[in-house]
Amino acid sequence: MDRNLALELVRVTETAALASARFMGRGDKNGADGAAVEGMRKAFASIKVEGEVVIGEGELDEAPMLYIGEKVGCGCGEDMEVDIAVDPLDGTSLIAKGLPNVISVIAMGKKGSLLHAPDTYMKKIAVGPKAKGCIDINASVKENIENVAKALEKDIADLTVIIQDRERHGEMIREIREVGARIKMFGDGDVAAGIATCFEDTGVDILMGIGGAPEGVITAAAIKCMGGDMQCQLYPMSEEERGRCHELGWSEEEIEKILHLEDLAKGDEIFFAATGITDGDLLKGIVSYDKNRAKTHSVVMRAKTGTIRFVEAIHRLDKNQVIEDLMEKYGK
Ligand code: VTB
Repeated sequence: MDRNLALELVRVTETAALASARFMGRGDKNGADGAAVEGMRKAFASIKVEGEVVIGEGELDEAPMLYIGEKVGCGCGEDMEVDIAVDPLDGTSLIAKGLPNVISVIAMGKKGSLLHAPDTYMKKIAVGPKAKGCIDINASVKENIENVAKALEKDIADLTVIIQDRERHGEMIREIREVGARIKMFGDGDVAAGIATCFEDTGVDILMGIGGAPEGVITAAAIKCMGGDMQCQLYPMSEEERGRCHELGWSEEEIEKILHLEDLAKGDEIFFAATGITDGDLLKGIVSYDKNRAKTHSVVMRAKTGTIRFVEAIHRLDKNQVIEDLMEKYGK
């Protein structure tokens, strides 16, 4: 895959962020999500790939844009056929309240490389490069924490597990405390939480818990780029969700199957990009819109080389037609 596609992807998440950050703290989850989706969809029009959305905003009848199966990109013929997994805005509840850690994310891989996960929940465990190969989603919380501590040459008391603040994690949180590890809780946005395990300066060592399956695949692409490790298992929480898995051709046996990193994001022709929408642990948000300028902060990665680039950009909101139209629609 053309290495420059990486920077093209940043344009897609930047545009989604520029459109949706306008909704920070305005109490309008759907408005913010809609702006991010439209920004991302419009930015795709200039990306020279033959893309198919495999993880997106839902089935065709549920989402007008970025729906599963939608063709995106302006590439044709010899241009690369790619899988696209997007979450234009991870953290809709957060942005409505003006809270930190809202990001726009995208993963792209050679056709057939990203798992077409059903829109259900997924059990996840993820770690950074130093603990690669030390996790087992079937093992107990205690065993996983002990094995990761050993791999990181850390005392358990110095190990931090990041977990989403949800009732469903009550038992897991009790077990983590019993083992003696520290806990960092987050309200929403487990893509950012998963990525944090691969950056040493975040102080986060393990992601554990149950979150969205679509977010799981996108996180796996990022972790693949950074040399970390992840295991997952679909975790439908209702008969309706289990039915959705079956509709997408998942047998009971496949639903139970442990999904390793290679099952979630296959090979090394994988890219990941994210742009901060509100300030976060990894990325700065769009702090201000000053007349016709706004600054974005993004990260972009590539599995083939393992290169991780942080991109700061100052945008002239009046010099880019797509952004100008979005500002016109969402900015005033
Ligand atoms: C999960 C998580 C997402 O929403 O999907 C969560 O993966 C939904 O969980 O990152 P609940 O149903 O318990 O709210 C996010 O946190 C944000 O979209």
